[in-house]
Amino acid sequence: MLVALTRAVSPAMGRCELSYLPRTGISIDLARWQHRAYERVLEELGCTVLALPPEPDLPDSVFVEDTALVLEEVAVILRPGAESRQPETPSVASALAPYRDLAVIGAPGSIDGGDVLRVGRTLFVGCSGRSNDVGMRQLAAAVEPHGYAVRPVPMAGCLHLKSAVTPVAPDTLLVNRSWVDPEQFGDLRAVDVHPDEPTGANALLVNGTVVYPSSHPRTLERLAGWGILVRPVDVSELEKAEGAVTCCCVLFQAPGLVA
Ligand code: CIR
Repeated sequence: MLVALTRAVSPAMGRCELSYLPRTGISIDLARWQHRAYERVLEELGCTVLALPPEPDLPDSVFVEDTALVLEEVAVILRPGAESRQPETPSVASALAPYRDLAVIGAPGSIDGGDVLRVGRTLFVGCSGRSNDVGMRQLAAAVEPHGYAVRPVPMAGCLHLKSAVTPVAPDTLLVNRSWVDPEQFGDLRAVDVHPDEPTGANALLVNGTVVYPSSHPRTLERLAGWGILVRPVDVSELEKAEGAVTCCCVLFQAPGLVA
């Protein structure tokens, strides 16, 4: 069973962290509607949605990707780089404990899940403003015993590594190469976002389909042209909080839901 861990939009999302965008009005009602539609798409693509308890006082708590990295062998409870986001993790640890042994990133280490791009047994970690060297060393200590390598990746110009690059097929990355150099990821084919859509590199590959923001129609058309199956979603309100499609879930395989 493929589980998608999610969390409802907080009514406080208007006070979210912002690094690159100016603050603009977010409709919480519309954000909730869009988020529920996103969850329905994940279900249609074969996921079992497991919703975390809501965190109404934590503005960015819908962006669960930043709180945990779940591998087959272990779940790493991350420590988000933004202090306001650090209280998001205890409920994530409780939800994942039935499924995996847990490892934890501790202060002064920090890693945001949006910075971790998995390619096979390599975890590329973006050197962003959110993930630091101490966190990367802690992550390496947690995962190397399970046969994974951690590779820091220089990047610039965006919030997270996965703002700049995400997989859209087993052998293909969608990339904005002005933010990250795709040569760093080895032999994988790199396909470019449309030049008018620099924030279009965040795509979520689920069971062979790419869940993709409808706000980037030119890149969407490119993806379809490359023969990639695309499922558009409207996440306009989440985008105003610098979120997109990978950040609203943590995907992992589980044998069955634990009561
Ligand atoms: C933040 O700055 O932390 C949130 N406003 C957005 C987080 C988006 N996370 C992600 O793309 N992994």
